[in-house]
Amino acid sequence: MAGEDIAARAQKLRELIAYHSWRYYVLDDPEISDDAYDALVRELEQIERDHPELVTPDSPTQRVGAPPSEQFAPVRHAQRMYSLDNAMDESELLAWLARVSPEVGPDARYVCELKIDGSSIALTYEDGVLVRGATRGDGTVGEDVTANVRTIKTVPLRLIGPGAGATVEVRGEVFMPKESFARLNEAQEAAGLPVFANPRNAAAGSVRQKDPAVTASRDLDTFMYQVVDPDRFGLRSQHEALEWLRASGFKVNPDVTVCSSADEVVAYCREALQRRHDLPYEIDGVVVKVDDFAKQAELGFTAKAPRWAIAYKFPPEERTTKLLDIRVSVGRTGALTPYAVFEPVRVAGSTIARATLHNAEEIARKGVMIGDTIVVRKAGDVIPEVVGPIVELRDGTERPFVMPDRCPSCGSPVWKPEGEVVVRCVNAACPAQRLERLIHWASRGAMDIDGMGEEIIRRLVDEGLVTDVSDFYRLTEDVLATLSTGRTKKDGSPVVLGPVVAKKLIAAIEASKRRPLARLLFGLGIRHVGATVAEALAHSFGSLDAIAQASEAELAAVEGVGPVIAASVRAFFGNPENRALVERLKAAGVATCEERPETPGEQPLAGFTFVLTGALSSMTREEASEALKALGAKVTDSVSKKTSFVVVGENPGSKLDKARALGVPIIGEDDLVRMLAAKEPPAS
Ligand code: 3BD
Repeated sequence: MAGEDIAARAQKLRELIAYHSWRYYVLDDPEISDDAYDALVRELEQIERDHPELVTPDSPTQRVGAPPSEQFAPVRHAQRMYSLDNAMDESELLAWLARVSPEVGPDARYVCELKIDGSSIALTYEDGVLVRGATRGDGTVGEDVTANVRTIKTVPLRLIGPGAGATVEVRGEVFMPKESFARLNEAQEAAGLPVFANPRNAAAGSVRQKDPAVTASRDLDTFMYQVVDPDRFGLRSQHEALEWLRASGFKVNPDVTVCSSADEVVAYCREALQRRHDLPYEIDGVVVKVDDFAKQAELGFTAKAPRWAIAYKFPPEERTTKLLDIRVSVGRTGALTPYAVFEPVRVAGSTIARATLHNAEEIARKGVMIGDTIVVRKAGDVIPEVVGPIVELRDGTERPFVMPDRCPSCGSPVWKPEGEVVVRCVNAACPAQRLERLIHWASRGAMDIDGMGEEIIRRLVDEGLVTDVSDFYRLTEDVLATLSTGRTKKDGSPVVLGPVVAKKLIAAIEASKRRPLARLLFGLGIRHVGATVAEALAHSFGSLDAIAQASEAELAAVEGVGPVIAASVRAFFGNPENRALVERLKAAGVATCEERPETPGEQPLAGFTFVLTGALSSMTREEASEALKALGAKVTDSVSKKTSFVVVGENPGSKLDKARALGVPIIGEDDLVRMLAAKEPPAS
């Protein structure tokens, strides 16, 4: 390609990638397959490698680029970021509505927005290109977090639609979805790192990371809600501003509603309170804003906050209860974790009676003592958490917690590595660790042995039937059928699992032999190897043997695998006992290579690549694609020499021309239907 052509192609690719990334992340409605998207990114990356002069700051390849920074530069906000006045209950909300409604008149409109419990952010675009991201700070001066903000997938690097080419500042909230928060904390805990108290802290902490690569690894998302100087774009109301943001490529919360009376506002708030636990992210209230900008201007500001907006805060979902005990559990990595046992209370939709206290330092920081009356809540709406003691209610009978210096399970002395907060039992034969490793192996995220729960595993261990994970594969129906459940009948005879449960369990154990490599790797419970790392390793190496033989350097070369993880994986496979375990698993028939079909023998189209073009009459292209994939075929979006067949429907596109040009076999819908029915490839 000539220089200009390459530059034009790079430009085209940037636009395509930005467009499809927006479809995927912002709209949650992708138009092309992940493979097709990856192919575009790879093509652009190749061009940029060959022609570094063609790299532009808004290139989608440049989200993570900046090296770690020592400090964030202060940014003075061109316009002050105001606070919000709070309405702590419905009566305060009604009082506010009564105060502003005479000023805004009978045709008043209010915009109700969910109040996202995240961290405020200001994004500045020059000529349509993102040039700065800043935190709120004290509202006047924030911090320059541009390099970090760029890594958030829903932040457009270049504006589209009405915002294309605009120089503008927009504001909104960065947040971390509840599930991502829970996963992040699990990973932090497993790695012996401090956990975040709630999704808001996790979001704020992630935005203020020194290394943008760390921010990129956190699942952050955004909802934008403000255009600074909106009149420059002809915007006359908040709902128009939100529409403008949406059309310019930003993610805007879909639950925004325009209300035309106080009753509607109150109804919206009540409904939001009802639904808060069903949302995938935390909200702590509703922000009500006068819609009309001219009326906002009339109402003006107090010293701190606009008079035209109010934050209706949900009542706190905190409860008090009695801390009965602090006990210590031993995890599969040997970590000793203290946890609170309290009188059961109902919080945020369910009853809780336990909460992890993470480590001794956390207990000291919270200042809780056994016997205290404590405040509990659910962090991120899901994870039970002890907020702290009510010191005034102490009567002198409370006693402090002391971290044991011996493992509560096996009694061996515990060990606390220099600089870490986690205390560990390092006895590999520790029964508590062994049990946890077995439970982890059978769990849903790992080998997913349906029905093999904690209780049954405990019984199997007690009976000496299972000591390591390979023993699951030596169990027989007979042995399981007669396994005692630990309960007894009225006549004193033991209740056993029975033949029906035993048969199901054996089938589930069999099925687990064919899990993808990533799950097996995760299931082994190697320190620092969570589901994501396991996925990356499985993808790069393709087999357990290849991973076991890889050097630390080879392991660390995998994206997302640092030196600590690499060393941990090496150490695991360097241990002869672990290698012997892997051999036992293989001998038992557990698959240890990537890309094994989950249902072998049913993949007659494996190795064939199809491209679909034009409309089909008996099914949608989507359905055809699914059916082909179910038979093992690959379905891609573009025709190449490697394409096995192009399926042509009504009004085919340029793909047909390309197929002809490349001599790729062309088949019609009839052939496709016949092939799907017969479950065999067409004779070409
Ligand atoms: C949200 C101000 C105004 C533009 C001032 C009306 C106080 C945090 O979802 N609108 C929202 C949300 C926050 C907002 C405004 N609309 N201000 C809004 C907000 N949908 N969370 N906030 N903020 C943002 C704040 N943050 C930290 C410390 C003190 N105040």
